[in-house]
Amino acid sequence: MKPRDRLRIAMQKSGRLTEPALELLNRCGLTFRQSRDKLFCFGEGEPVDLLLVRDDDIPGLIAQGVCDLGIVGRNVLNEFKGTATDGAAALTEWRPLGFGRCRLSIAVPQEMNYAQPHDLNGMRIATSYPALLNGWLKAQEVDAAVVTLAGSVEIAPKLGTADVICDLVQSGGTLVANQLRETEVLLQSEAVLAGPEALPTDERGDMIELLLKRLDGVIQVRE
Ligand code: PRT
Ligand code: ZN
Repeated sequence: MKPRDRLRIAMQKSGRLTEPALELLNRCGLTFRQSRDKLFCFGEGEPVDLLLVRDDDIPGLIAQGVCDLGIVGRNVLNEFKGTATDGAAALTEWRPLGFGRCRLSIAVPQEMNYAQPHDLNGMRIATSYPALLNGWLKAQEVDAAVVTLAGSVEIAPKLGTADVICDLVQSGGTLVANQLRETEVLLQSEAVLAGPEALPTDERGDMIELLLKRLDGVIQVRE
């Protein structure tokens, strides 16, 4: 790949993380000129540009070297790391960013008896996070079938496509609305700055170090 002299950060194009991520970058002194197609935002002052994509694509773009850094939920980053594709393991969390907080949890129908993970033996569990769920099931020595769904996981028990679910929870309102009850937390998540474990050895590495310093300043002021 052609070496780049500008830093490229991937972030969510349109979703829960978009506004807080942009605000954080602005606070770090980075401003962007929105391009017409809105996929690419050119950095105005510093040599730092943005790529606006679906959050699910962010870890892959970093692993492929298309982007140097990304702002993404820990849930998405760790799911990608759990898939063992090329370069997936070499991604790391450079900083937790303090927004987009949620948890990945097991939730069961309200009327179901649940006391411990072993109660899930033989069940079908719907999720959009099969790697994280499979890892947890293995650690708990539970033998359950994982049903991977792209969305609307919370209605799977009602539809009969699964017995229980493993999904993101924030307020818990979605679970209550679907007569589900949270029983286990697999992962506490928030938005993180993700990147390769080894920083580039050219000017981009220096820029990343500068950005991390500024981020630390901004995060400290917030706390
Ligand atoms: O289009 P794109 O693929 O980029 O967007 P997306 O729809 O996949 O993502 P988006 O914008 O919904 O979420 C982006 C990230 O925000 C997630 O990967 C999480 O890291 C984080 N986040 C924080 C959440 C939530 N809170 C959240 N509550 N992501 C999803 N939810 C959903 C959850 O899936 C469930 O359906 O909200 C519902 C639960 O919310 P409560 O408040 O009812 O419990
Ligand atoms: Zn997504």
